[in-house]
Amino acid sequence: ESTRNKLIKLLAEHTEDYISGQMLSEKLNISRSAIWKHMKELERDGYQIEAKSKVGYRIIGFPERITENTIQWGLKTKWLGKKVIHREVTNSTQVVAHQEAKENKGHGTVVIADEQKIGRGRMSRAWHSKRGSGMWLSMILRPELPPYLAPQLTLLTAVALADTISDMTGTEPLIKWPNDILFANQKKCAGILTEMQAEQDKIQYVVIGVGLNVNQQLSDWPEEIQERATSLQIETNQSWSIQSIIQEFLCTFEKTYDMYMKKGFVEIKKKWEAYGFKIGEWITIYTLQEKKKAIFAGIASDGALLIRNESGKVERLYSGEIDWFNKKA
Ligand code: BTX
Repeated sequence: ESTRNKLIKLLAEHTEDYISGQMLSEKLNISRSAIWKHMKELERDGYQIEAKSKVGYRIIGFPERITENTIQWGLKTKWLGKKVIHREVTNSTQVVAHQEAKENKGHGTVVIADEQKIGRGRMSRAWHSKRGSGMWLSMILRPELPPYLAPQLTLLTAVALADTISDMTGTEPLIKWPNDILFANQKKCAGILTEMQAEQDKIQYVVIGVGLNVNQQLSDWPEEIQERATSLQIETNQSWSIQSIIQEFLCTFEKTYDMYMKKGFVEIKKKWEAYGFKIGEWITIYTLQEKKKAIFAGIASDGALLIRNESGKVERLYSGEIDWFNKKA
């Protein structure tokens, strides 16, 4: 670990009191003037440091800018995000995460970007990821699960994300099956992309990508997205610290994941259904053969959609286009 990182950690552990130059120089095994130089550098990077002569140093402000260090301070997780890879700009955090998973295993490693040039959605759609305006991250996980259970990971991510949004902002997010977060106004503020490497009966690793719009204004998006997108700022009329949202999300995700690993899908299913968009309501389903109406009854343990038709029969739906917004009605 670099001297700079050690210094930052020492300062972060002493935010209430001053830590003397003498003590720092002993702990880090560098001269007092080297300490002073490091402090100047930290200030240039946006840390606010108070130096009181004959007493010592104290950190009074952390940069809003995201770095590996600023994410890790105050991150109250046990295993998630112990390694953070931060990029100011990258094509897609998914790509970086896949590479990391292949090279270093990396269960719990989190890749974060300020901006993505080619952010990806599902089915080679694009995900708009403007610099500094949202949470764009990918998590590497190595769950001991058979591949057919991977959809549950997407559903649990949606629950963790909805919990984070509602706890932090007091808004009431909804989850649109299987993986969008939207609000009652039907505008989408987040998406989840799960990509898996698997053998026959075993997941090697998954990369779960999460994109959450935080501080965008409508004009930040191209017109075709403006109609369907929203951000936490638009919904609440205030801006939010992306750093705090990331930390909160990682913490909530870890709790949810650990609970799932211990107790299985039952609790996740309950929570998911409580957030479910259009749950208990009539939806229209288009398959290749027909158009039918049914009640969206819930989700199955394999991630399928449960629908109840007019005669009360419950079916599982894995694909088929759903007219969630009654546009075609
Ligand atoms: P999706 O395929 O469900 O959604 C993509 C669609 O949503 C697009 O076709 C577009 O219409 C719309 N859209 C694009 N950008 C936005 C946006 N910022 N807000 C609202 N709507 C939008 C959802 O895919 C999965 C997205 C995962 C994104 C994360 S970000 C970190 C990680 N890295 C990466 O490349 N992808 C994931």
